Amino acid sequence: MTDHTLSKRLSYLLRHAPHEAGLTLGPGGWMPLEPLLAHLHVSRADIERVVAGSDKQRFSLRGDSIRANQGHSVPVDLELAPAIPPDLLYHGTHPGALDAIQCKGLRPMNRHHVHLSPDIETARRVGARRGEAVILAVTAGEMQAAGQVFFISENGVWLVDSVPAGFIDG
Ligand code: HQG
Repeated sequence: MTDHTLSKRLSYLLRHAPHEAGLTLGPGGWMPLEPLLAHLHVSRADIERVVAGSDKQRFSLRGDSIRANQGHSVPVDLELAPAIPPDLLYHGTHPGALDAIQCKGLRPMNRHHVHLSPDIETARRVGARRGEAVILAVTAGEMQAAGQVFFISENGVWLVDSVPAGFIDG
């Protein structure tokens, strides 16, 4: 299996389908490495190489466990500490979602949180996964001041339950 394929398999198992490996996520979203290696027929060295080479630092290794840093759809408490966001954060999306977003705000859809990027370039890459990218600025500082709790994942993605339309600048 190529590193790219292994990275995709890890994302899938750690975020969406640990049961397919006969496993469950422990506290913090951690999964024991040994049974995962057996399920994937890969070595610890293979996993270490993919974790170190992940362009977005998608995974963390700690001792004999691994987790995805964000992006889950299975129930998980990542045990992240609340953090104070910068005044502006960015969300990359696609033109087809704009009307709904302007009306209902940003929703987590199939994930646990809305994902926000600290810079426009990263948001553009996120949006471009679905074709033409549209970048929205979120007035995160105002949202936080209004009582909304923000978290930052280990790989620098800002996470929030939702973003009401009033905090989105087209
Ligand atoms: C859109 C990838 C209609 C939202 C990325 C997005 C990121 C709405 C899509 C991470 C909406 C959800 C997350 C509303 C939001 N109505 N559409 N009210 N609110 N949307 O994949 O942010 O490569 O769940 O704009 O790089 O695109 O997997 O979220 O287009 O970091 O590591 O609904 O996933 O990282 O799509 O991406 P997603 P996302 P990885």
